[in-house]
Amino acid sequence: MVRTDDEEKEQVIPTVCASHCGGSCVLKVHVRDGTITRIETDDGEEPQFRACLKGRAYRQRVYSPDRLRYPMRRAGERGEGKFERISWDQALDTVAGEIKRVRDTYGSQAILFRGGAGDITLLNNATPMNRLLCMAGGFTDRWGASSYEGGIFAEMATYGTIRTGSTSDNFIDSRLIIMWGWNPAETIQYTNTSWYLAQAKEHGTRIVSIDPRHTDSAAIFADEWIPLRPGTDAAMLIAMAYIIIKEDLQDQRFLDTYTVGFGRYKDYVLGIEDGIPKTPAWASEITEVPSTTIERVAREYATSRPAALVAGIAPGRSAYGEQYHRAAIVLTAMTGNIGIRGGGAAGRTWQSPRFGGFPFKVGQRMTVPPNPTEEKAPFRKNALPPYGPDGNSARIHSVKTTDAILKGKAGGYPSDYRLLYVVNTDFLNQRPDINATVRALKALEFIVVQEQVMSPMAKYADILLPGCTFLERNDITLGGATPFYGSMNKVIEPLYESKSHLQIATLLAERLGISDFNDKTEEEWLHQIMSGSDVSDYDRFKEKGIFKIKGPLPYIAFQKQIEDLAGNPFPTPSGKIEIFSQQLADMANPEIPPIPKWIQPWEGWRDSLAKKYPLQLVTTHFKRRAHTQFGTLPWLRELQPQAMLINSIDAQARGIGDKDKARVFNDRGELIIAAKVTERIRPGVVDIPQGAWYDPDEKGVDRGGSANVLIKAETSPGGAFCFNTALVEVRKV
Ligand SMILES: Nc1nc2c(c(=O)[nH]1)N[C@H]1C(S)=C(S)[C@@H](COP(=O)(O)OP(=O)(O)OC[C@H]3O[C@@H](n4cnc5c(=O)[nH]c(N)nc54)[C@H](O)[C@@H]3O)O[C@H]1N2
Ligand SMILES: Nc1nc2c(c(=O)[nH]1)N[C@H]1C(S)=C(S)[C@@H](COP(=O)(O)OP(=O)(O)OC[C@H]3O[C@@H](n4cnc5c(=O)[nH]c(N)nc54)[C@H](O)[C@@H]3O)O[C@H]1N2
Ligand code: SF4
Ligand SMILES: [Mo]
Repeated sequence: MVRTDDEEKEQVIPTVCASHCGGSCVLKVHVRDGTITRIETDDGEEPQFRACLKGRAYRQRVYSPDRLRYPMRRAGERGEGKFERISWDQALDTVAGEIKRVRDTYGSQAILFRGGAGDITLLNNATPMNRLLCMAGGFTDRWGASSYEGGIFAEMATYGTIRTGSTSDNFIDSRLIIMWGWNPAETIQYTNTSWYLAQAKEHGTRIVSIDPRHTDSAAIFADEWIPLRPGTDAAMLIAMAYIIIKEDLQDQRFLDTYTVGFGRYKDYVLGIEDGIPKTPAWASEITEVPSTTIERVAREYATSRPAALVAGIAPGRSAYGEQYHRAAIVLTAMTGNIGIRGGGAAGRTWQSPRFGGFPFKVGQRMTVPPNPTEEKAPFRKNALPPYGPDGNSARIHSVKTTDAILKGKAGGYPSDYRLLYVVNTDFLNQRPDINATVRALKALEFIVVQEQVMSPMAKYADILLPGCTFLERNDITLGGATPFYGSMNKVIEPLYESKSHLQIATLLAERLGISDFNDKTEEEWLHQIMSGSDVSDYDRFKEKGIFKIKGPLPYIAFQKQIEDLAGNPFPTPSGKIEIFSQQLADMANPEIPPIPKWIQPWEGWRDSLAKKYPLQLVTTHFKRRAHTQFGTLPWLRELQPQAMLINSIDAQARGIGDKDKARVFNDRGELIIAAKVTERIRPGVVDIPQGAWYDPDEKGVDRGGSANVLIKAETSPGGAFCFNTALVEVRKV
């Protein structure tokens, strides 16, 4: 595993970064005397999996002054950030004691556990703690994937599955690629996706970007930028369907063979159902995209097969976001682009192994037994069958957790909530309405946070348990635009007193009296996981750090269904792609229509609130962070300051110049942030990159530029998070 350079002093250890950023990339870490001195990346055979700026700066993250060194106990008020050092024994005894106390006094459902992705790995993630709490009597779980719950809902309703993604090498064969709210040059969405887009472009593929911002992806790849109004995507897609139907450009054979309900959709699109033909002129008024552009793009898409309509997940993180995803999927069916090389099914653009994408083979991972609090609870009304346990009504939507803590049973929730256990997520910073969450955190009896750094959430803990980074433990990851297995090799010993997730859960299990929690070491787990994979030589895999899957590639979602529908029906009730969904009709909710529809969003430009707060806010994913992660690294901060994008027309109207400080506010909160005055965002829209660390001043105004002080804690009827639906006003400071 270890290559020795420089007279045996410096070792170069290969490992793989997979930091909740959409990527997974090879790092070659130079270590001297147990200290990381430098990080390089892949320079081997193509395809190389080259690290981004964050991976290359990981040394600064490992040795960051923000790192938590020891277990700590709160010494001031919650949120104040004052702590005192305690021993691991004291910390674990306290945590186990509180779990037992709350369970025995109020019942297990009073325990909230919130686990996030952290690193996207197969062992040292939130699973050990999830398993332990299920074995210890259970807890109240959440439902809703913040990235793409609208996409999941639409895929399950339409395809009956969330495995809708193809590998990115498929783009090379596309004649047209529509990047719809999609910016892989910055958000990666599988390492090398941009590399394949570059190859497509070299082959002459036409590329169009539909996005309120002129992104780096648009600048690098796109022939055309269409800056539509955020939250209006479904209207444009439906009007594209109108043109395709009117000009008889649809692939009728595909529709007849593989889909149900096109007739119902046609009636809606043409206005037979409701008297409103969904013409380009109708959509133009909503989207502010010229009708001639909508017409042209519709024709191009319908006549350029194979074409990939890449429906990004950001437009779906909005009010009625699932309608956008459904409308996009239906358009791919109307043009016969599903299951074919160079086409695309408009599935979610980024699908973790658990949530879809390439069907990796792995051995038995750590299991999570059924959660006892969910045993008797029925299914949610808006849950589709493939939801599995996520459809259990004992769960609370992640966005509603704050409200649930504040109101409990009196507010109609299944329980009152007393204890919060947080692993791998910034529960405070990354969910909507931070000011409300602050109130909720102050109302709880006990909070434990397993963290690497003194994050915004960590400051609210009663007990802090220091975790190590992936460079201080072993793990496995999966990834790539073409798939590979990555060996996340440990390169240094855990710093200070930090421990891995597996270690912490195992130590807590002893104190909770659970003897059958874990009988394996880290290495034994990883062996077991890899034993079910394509990798036959585990030691060689560890030595190289990466095992690339050779094929058959590209992997194309639904290829089997399209080649042989009788042998491989879609896993929907009808066995076909459901443009009309009886399951949705049965929900009898006008806000979840059985065919995709345009529904006027709340906090849109037509809302009466727009008089007071005239700007639409989008909160995008930032190149130099993975959410909150890497947020404080000096090397990265120097490269890209946290700033709000604002169009020069809106800036001038408010007397705001480039780099001026601006106040951004609505009824939920206020923050102060530097303005970046630019033509690369359309007028009427501002962008605050999500994930900056919440840092309130004495008046409660956030000085960190954390977008979630402004976002409403509301979900779409299908469960989509609405991080891109908010109205704000901006003033010069
Ligand atoms: N560098 C970096 N990469 C990341 C992450 C990160 O934090 N940093 N996070 C990872 C994770 S967990 C996820 S879920 C993904 C997220 O990936 P995405 O959701 O694809 O990323 P965003 O930057 O939020 O949005 C992509 C584009 O959508 C546009 N957009 C926003 N609202 C609308 C709209 O209403 N309509 C249209 N047409 N466009 C809109 C934005 O302007 C932006 O350019 O990224 C992953 N990759
Ligand atoms: N306004 C707005 N808010 C958003 C979004 C948006 O677009 N707009 N996007 C949403 C989306 S898509 C997502 S996925 C969420 C992400 O939200 P989170 O998952 O909450 O964000 P992270 O910053 O990745 O949080 C991980 C935290 O876990 C800690 N941690 C503890 N142990 C480990 C470990 O072993 N490894 C690692 N790597 N970290 C560990 C990290 O230090 C960090 O504090 O944010 C959501 N929030
Ligand atoms: S942060 Fe993400 S894109 Fe960057 S090196 Fe790590 S895995 Fe790759
Ligand atoms: Mo995400």
